[in-house]
Amino acid sequence: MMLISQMGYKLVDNLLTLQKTKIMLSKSIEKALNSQIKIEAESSQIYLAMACWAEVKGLEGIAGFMYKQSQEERDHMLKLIKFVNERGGHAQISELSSPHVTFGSFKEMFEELLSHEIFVSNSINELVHVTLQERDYATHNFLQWYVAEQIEEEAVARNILDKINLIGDDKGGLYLFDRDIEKLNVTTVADPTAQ
Ligand code: OFO
Repeated sequence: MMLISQMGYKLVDNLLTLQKTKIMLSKSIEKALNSQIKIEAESSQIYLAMACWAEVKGLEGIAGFMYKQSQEERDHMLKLIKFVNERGGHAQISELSSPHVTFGSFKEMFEELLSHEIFVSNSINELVHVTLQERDYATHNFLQWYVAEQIEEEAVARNILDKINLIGDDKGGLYLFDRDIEKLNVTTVADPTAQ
């Protein structure tokens, strides 16, 4: 006959198993989130390489902006890692592809930045689509922050490119842009704090 204490343990065990099966990520969502972790890590490296190139070219404002972006991308990666691990998955830390380390011009560098952000937005959208297909509303909800973040980052990249196009080959204009880039403030309708 089962003792009362044994019954208690069994009940707790069953509850834990039930809770785990309810919150666990499916294998396909876990795999998709792990791919996104790699993309965020690569984004951080891409911005770090851009920061270094700008720094050795003497444009400290642009370098500072890129170092900050690199750190933000690392934070995006960490946020995903924590989420995967907390939901019963296992975040994978994988090998990264090498970023470009030199650029033909600042315009080329910012063009690359914009096309990379568009690539990341498409990847997030695909991920959101998978969560809906699998009816994983918790992950779907979690990813909304990334959707809004991408809208903002694409807007910043477009804004910078517009300014760089206006400057053209004018060295004085680039000097002033470098001085002011840290103050660049782009608000989008997706930003919940925007008026
Ligand atoms: Fe991770 O926000 Fe852009 O790439």
